[in-house]
Amino acid sequence: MKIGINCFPTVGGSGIVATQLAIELAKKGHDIHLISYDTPFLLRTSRHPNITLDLVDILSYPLFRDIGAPYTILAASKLVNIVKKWDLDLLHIHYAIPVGVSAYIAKNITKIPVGITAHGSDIHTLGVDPAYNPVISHVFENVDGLSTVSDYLKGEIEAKFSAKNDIEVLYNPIDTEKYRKIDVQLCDFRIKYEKNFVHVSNFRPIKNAPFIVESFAEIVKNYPEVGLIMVGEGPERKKCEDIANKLGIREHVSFQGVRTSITPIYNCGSALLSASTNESFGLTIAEAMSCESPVIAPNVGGIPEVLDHKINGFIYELGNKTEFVEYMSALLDDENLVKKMGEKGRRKVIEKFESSKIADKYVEWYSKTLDKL
Ligand code: GMT
Repeated sequence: MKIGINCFPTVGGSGIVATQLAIELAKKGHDIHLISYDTPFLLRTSRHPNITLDLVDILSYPLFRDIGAPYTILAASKLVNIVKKWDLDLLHIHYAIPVGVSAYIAKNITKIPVGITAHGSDIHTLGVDPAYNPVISHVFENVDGLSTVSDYLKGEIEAKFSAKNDIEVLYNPIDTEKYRKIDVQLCDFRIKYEKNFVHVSNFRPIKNAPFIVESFAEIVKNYPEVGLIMVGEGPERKKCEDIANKLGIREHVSFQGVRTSITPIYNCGSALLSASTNESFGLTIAEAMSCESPVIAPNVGGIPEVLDHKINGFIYELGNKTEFVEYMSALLDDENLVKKMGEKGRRKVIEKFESSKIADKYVEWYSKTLDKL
């Protein structure tokens, strides 16, 4: 098939999912046109000959100074040009806002079939807002296929949008070759402590990262030889550093910034810690599980579809610091539990989220979407 896949180029989940899918589809012989406004994060380190990158030109103009370049139109025009030039079979848009709207326009102009995958904040944070909802609902009603990343997010779309299409649930694809158990000696940074917890996020308020530092401070009181490795960059990163300073645990917390390879870091952890106030799937949770790391995460959104309580990690009630700290202690106290939970986590990822299998499910969804026409 000749498929145009649009995504954000940034390190966030939807861009990673779209690019991982593009790579798997390319390996299976499909002709992929990846469309974005910059090189997607995963393509910065590897390419496949079946993937062509098409960049949207962001043309600015003095009149647009206060509103920014009208990206929805610029992306729509780019989609129209690409569809015509390469005679594509299908457009697949990752993240409904704003390129879902661009694809709807491109469909009206070229008649190209369009599928949209909704990922998270495009639904539960932005899409539900009346500032976006009427237009996104209209787009969902009028494109050819709609998919999302968990049963939880499917329920949110059904409850809060008008979408006449059946919604397909397709979990995040995980590259289990890349995310695997490795010798921690291969770690490319100095690990100060033998035992560590890991947090990976974009430090947006929804990730609730300060709660992790505050909870970790309780751990240091009883376990003075434990570290916290924080990966990523974003608005609340500095707040986390300030809290670590204030609570006197700064030397226990290492801020790694954005990393292209985080397998070594997942491998350094007794667990990956999440405190998200909402999470439609939790890509980093599945990546850590694939590396045989247990995960401790709150009972929100799609997390219980990924993580199984007391099997491959622990699920705590959002905001319950006592419970969170209790689970961290349980893993520090029992190396064997870390190992067992880690092994079960990887088994689940291979069975349910392995990227080649997920790509096959996307191809089935594409065929189903095209057959309906
Ligand atoms: O929605 C976001 O905050 C970012 C979004 C993205 O587009 O990067 O992440 C979402 O999509 C990921 C890939 O499907 C999911 O694994 C994340 O759970 C989801 N984030 C949230 O729901 C907060």
